[in-house]
Amino acid sequence: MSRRLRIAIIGTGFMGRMHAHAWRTAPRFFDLPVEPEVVVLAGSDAQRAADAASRFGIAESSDDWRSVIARDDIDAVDICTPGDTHAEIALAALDAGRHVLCEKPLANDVADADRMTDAAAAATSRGVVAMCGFSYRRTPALALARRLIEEGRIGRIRHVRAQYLQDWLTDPEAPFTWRLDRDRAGSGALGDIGAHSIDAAQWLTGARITSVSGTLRTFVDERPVLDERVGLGGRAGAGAATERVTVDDAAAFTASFSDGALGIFEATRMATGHRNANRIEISGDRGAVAFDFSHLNDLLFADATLPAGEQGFRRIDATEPEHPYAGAWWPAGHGLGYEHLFTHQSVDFVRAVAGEIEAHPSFAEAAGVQRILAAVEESAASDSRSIRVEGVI
Ligand code: 4PW
Repeated sequence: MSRRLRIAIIGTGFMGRMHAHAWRTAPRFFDLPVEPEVVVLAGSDAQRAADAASRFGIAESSDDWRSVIARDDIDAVDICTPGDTHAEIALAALDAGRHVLCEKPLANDVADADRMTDAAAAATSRGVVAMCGFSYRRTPALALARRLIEEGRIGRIRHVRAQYLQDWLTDPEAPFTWRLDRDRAGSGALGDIGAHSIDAAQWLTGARITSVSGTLRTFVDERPVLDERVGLGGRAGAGAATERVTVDDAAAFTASFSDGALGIFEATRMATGHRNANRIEISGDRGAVAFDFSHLNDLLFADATLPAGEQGFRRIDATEPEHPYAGAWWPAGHGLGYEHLFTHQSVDFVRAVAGEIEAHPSFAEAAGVQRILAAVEESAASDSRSIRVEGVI
């Protein structure tokens, strides 16, 4: 194997820049079997791609992802574009024998997710790695929760409570962006952030969601067109034209799990006061874990096997060297942030390419999330009827 993993990032937005940062940082903190190096950054706008490349120290930029994938000096393609382009780029990259890391949600619909999964399965048999970027799996505190659950520390799981709360659309004048366009994003809060909760719930519990009953709501169905990009949204110019919002602002659903657990999920970009509260709480018959990304270094753990007087949630600061990923960073108590999740994701991808670990979440797992998103939409369209999730893996 070549000692370098030569990467092309496709996409120059929030995620493209985050991944560029992560690839640079990963080998500086983790001992990796292969040195990742982003050799080219591609985006639809040549100037924007050139600017981002120069800012992140990437030698080349391009406005033509097809020619980038065709280059014979690219080992891996990192897809950071809106969902409507994932399938086309991933299929081309896998066909060309490139390893693929694809941002979440895997695609905009189940048909594309399945095509990507089939292509990934065929490519995997030729030694190619395909992984979907559900980055929150790489939060040390959440990975610690999974470890405790796997060790049986919370016992038999009965409840999953997941909320992903953002508030950047609270203002009705917050401008229209691609995330509000069904053709580009697939769905709204449901797929953009609810998908993280679904992935985390299944990954943490090891169980699958088998049926759902849900509701979707769009509170503001017309928004001014973006003038200046700021954070997730941006600012609209005075007298700006408007565009119709074609996705949900908020989603709520209940879920049954294959192990009998009951789930309740909420995803919204109108939870006033919550910038990015990705929360999940799992209750078992021996204990419980609770996580809130607003305090991402902390895991709350309740051990119901302790004497009654010592029970209740206690806070674990997941920055000790024995905690997942944490040992590569700073002394205990000197916490991590959002960008570290992506660095950990890069680390795991490189290790998967080197054959040290399996690539998770696989495209098949991510297509499973896609099926649940589709089932929630189907339920919402039929007055919250309970929908069985087909093809549960
Ligand atoms: O982690 C979240 C994403 O997956 C971010 O906060 C924004 O919402 C960007 O995309 C989604």
